[in-house]
Amino acid sequence: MKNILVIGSTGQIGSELTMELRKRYGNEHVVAGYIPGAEPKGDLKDSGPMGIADVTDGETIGKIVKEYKVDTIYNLAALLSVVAESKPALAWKIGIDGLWNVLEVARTYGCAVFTPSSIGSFGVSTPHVKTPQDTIQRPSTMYGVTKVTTELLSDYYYVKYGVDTRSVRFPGIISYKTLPGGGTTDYAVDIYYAAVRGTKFVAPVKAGTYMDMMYMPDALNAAIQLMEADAVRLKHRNAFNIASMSFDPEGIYQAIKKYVPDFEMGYDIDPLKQAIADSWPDCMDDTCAREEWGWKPHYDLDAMTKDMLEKLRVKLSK
Ligand code: AKB
Repeated sequence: MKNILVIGSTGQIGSELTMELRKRYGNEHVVAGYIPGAEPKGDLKDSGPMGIADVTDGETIGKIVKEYKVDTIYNLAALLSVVAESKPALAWKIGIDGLWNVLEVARTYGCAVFTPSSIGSFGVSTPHVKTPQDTIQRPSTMYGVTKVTTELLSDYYYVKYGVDTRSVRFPGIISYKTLPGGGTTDYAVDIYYAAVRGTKFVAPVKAGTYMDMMYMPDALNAAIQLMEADAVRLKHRNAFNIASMSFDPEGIYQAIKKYVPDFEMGYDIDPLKQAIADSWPDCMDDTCAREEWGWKPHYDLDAMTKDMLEKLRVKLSK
């Protein structure tokens, strides 16, 4: 039986990943790690163990790993792309110094570690269409710099110390539960709130700006499925391209209009978000993930839109 620690359990992905892991492995086997000031609440708090797991203080992580005999760590501590540009030193401290602390604990106690990378690990010189698994990674953002370093450091710990590190390059993640904070792809979540609230949406990036996106259930499956994959089949580790849909603001707007015909959208371009989005792939090639561990998404843009609108209508009517 696995014993798991989720670091960053109250964040956008962490809050749903913790609950999904509890469903699959049993509540008492999944510890919700948090930093003071971001304590778990509601179901997350009530359904299983929790403890302070601050990546900037490796002792807090070692303590939980020892106490709960943790064998697998999902390390979701990071600043997203836009906020990392305004706080680059903090982005490095959490993303890289923090990862170092996590990997050292993993090396000491023999844990496997999942630390996500992102489409943000690519840059303008990367091929933007069908971005290959192994290609140029010269990002211009601090977020990207930390993500490429995450991939390299995670591979280093695997090769040098045998730590079982694995990772995916997440696209923009869309969910109706917890809001993202400070990312370039956040607009693809915000647009659904506007549609359900009946307000006009203002897109921060131009029509024609394509980025990979993914519905949360597929993102959770990807992380868990990769950590469960047979290591013998893995030719890559840090990090796999995964993809399910790619759209620009017009594409998601039209998908929503099918269900909300009077929905309106305009544009007010945010130069930072536009520059970041322009440096990222339009769509990644995820063949290696499909071949090496059976990755297969379930949601396309239409299926996600239908589900998002239904779930958000219920959520926002309460
Ligand atoms: C962001 O926009 O910063 C993230 C990402 C794509 O990694 N959602």
